[in-house]
Amino acid sequence: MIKLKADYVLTMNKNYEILENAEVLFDKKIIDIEYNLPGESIYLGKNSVLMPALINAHTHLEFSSNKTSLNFGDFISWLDSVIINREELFIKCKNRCFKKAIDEMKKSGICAFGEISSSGEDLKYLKHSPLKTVYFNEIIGTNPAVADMLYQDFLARLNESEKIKNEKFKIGLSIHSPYSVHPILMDKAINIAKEKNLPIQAHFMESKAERKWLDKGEGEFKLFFEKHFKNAKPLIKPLEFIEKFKNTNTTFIHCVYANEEEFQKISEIDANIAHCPVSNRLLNVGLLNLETVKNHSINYSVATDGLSSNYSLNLFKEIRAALLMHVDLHPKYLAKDLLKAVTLNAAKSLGLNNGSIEKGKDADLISFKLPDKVKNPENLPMQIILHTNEVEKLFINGEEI
Ligand code: MCF
Ligand code: FE
Repeated sequence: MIKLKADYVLTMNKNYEILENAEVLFDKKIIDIEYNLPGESIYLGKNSVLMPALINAHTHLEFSSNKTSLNFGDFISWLDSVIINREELFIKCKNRCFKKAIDEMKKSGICAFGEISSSGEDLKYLKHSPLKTVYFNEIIGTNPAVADMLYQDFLARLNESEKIKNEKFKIGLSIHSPYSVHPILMDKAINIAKEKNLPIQAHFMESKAERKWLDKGEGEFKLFFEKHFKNAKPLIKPLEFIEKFKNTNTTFIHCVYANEEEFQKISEIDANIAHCPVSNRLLNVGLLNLETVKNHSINYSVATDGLSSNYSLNLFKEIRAALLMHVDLHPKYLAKDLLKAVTLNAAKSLGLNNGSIEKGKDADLISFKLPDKVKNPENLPMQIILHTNEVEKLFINGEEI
């Protein structure tokens, strides 16, 4: 059993309670939060903060070898560059590359991540990850002639990942997007998710090109499909796509170009959204309307996406960027919301029992120090986001990592 004492304890509970000079007692789970609990405590130091560890709900670590290979600045030309460079990037990403990616997340206080895997090649590296992993096996492909082969390959990867399932390694599945997966494959995969109770992730309405393609069968995606696949018809309407995920725990990634009806539907089926602001900026697709997401009471997380569309997997950097990008939102309240997005909200999205300091939750915690005293505690969330890049301590299931 460990007892930590910090100047500021951010609980991330329902009332967003911030306790000063409080103590947290835990073993694998949180046992108690109090002032002056009996017994010796470890004091984390002057201006210390203790809070739930961060959760990066959406990454693509298999692309971690990318530094300067992929085309940033335009979505379709990025996608072209992914198709050209994918194999080479995967070959380049071996043990050291995965370790580096995980180390960066660990240093920035991330205890868990949602990983999209299209190849299955990353499994042998990720099964030794010190961080909690939710491993989303991706299905992708629109050509009905090879649908069966794609499905068998997906099943084989799913099966391999299930073999190493444990307390820290959970399985999910990913349907890449409404433009890139044949509806027959979507249905088959979603049925498996329902049977096995697996969380799902799907990229949705990331670019203007996707909007135009799915609505009208026109635009840049038409040229893209003609060039790569000789398949020039959208296969599903966006609302129909969302509807398919009813009665599952699904997270839609991006949603920059989702419309009112689609947000309404996402809210109705109690799905989540993952917001990746840096990725969206670098691929030049625009900015998610967070106000609309909040007005529909949709649970949203903030995530980095992969190094395929980011320069860092550090979540503190990601939420600092978000704080500066959403110029229409009040920074004080946005800061509060962003910390919740990378803890409690992300935990819901991944189906994990962490993300807040409350009795019975997994003891996944971080501590770090601010440069000075925060005179007005109301400012604490914003000061944390402005001044934190790395943490001093990271506990996962009560164990210091
Ligand atoms: O989220 C970003 C941008 N949107 C879509 N896909 C990806 C992202 N980062 C990596 N990807 C992967 C995706 O999982 O790139 C491939 C898929 O395997 C794109 S389709 C050739
Ligand atoms: Fe992604």
